[in-house]
Amino acid sequence: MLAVGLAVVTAAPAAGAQTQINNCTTITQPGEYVLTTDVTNRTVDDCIDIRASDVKLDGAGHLLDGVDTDGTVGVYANGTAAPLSNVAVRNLRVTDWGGGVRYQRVSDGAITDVTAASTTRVGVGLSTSETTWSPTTPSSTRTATVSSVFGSSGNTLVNSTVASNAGYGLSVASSTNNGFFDNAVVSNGEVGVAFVDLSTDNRLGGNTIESNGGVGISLRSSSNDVGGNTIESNGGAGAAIENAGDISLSSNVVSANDGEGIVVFGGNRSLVTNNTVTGNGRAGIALLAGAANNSIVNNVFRNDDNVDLSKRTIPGAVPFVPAGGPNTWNRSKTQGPNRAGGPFLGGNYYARTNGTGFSQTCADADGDGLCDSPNDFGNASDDNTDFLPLTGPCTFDTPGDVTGNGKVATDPDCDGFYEDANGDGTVDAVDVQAIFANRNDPAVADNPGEFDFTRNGKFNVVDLQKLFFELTGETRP
Ligand SMILES: [Ca+2]
Ligand SMILES: [Ca+2]
Ligand SMILES: [Ca+2]
Ligand SMILES: [Ca+2]
Repeated sequence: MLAVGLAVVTAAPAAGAQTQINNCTTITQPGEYVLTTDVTNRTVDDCIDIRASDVKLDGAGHLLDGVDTDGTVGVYANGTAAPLSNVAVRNLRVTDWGGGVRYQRVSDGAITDVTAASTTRVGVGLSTSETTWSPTTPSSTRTATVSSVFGSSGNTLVNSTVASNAGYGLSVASSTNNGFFDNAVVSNGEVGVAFVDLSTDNRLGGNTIESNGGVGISLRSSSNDVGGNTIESNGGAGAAIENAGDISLSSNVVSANDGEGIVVFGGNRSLVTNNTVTGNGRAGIALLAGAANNSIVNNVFRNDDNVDLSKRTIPGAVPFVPAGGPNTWNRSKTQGPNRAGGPFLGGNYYARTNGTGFSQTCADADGDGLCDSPNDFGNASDDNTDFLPLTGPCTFDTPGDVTGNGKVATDPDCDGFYEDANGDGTVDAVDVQAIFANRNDPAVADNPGEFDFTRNGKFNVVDLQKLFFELTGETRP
């Protein structure tokens, strides 16, 4: 293969000194390295090929750029010959490789402030071995080949951007105990983030996983922790747990994905808690293929269809997918607040933007914010029944304190539109006046969708007129 521009760094640097590099290179000695210039249109296989432990590579904000050749890698921490540890890459932009950054059989490493973009396959990959994913193979039939029992473990990917790669954004294969925090995984061609091949005990937190072509997060390995992420506008489901168990999926915002918000396909003992799941193209959550003994508690669902327990067909797959088994949908009544903002913990909130969701229409005679009747999802079975559905006003996506009175605006019917602008628990003309008076303040101006009472995608005085006329019972002039 081509080796244009390849330099080999062989001398050990003086302790504490940084070795300057200005081209693709192979690093074979521990030490600190700094890139001193942009490196563009390189045709080597592995541009910065790290073959030593205890290496710090500082990109100094520079670019490492290839020519979109499959099989090439921008930064390759390559432990295939002997496992590596403590390899850190920071402050670097990596574009136009087959894979952007690959850690293979590396432990206790870090990738920080790195942008991996526009690769032909995977933006950032952690694995034991090169995967055999092909962009033309349907994701459901993909396998990754593992040639070693040694995974990549104890690594962190922090504050980095994995964007516009043709294949997966972030791929984690046969790798354990890694952490992925505060990254942006956006606009990749296929799955945003994938955990596959016995990748366990990883943590994915505080990331934005948005506008990827396929599933936002594909969890095909058990015992991973996914919390506090924003998972939006992906081409498939937001998060898919596929034949895996003991997953914690908590405190995520899962919205506007083309598929389901959350799919649990087979597997058991996962905890789906404290998530906000809104505006997804298919069900908020689907339990399929015998998925059983999972707990789905204290989530807010606001989708046209919130819960899918059906058997159904999937194009190109098995003739039909059997429904899920028994699952838990509530805990006992406990002091809250709950995810919707109400006073007690129980089950989940089931809303629809047209106001017909179970939680929006149920009776709550004692006013404790829990429905007086269970939600059995229409299947007349206790196998999947929420015995304590949440109800009452919502504040989970509140635009904040509109009037400066210290109270956030509330959404009495939880349809996503905040009529109770001053948060006093009632909707009246004072709220209409408050929205108008504060229309240029950030709480209103930055959240026009929450006040779009006409639901036409615009916020203007007509919205306030509509709310006012609804309150007064007058018909519009
Ligand atoms: Ca009640
Ligand atoms: Ca409302
Ligand atoms: Ca009010
Ligand atoms: Ca409007």
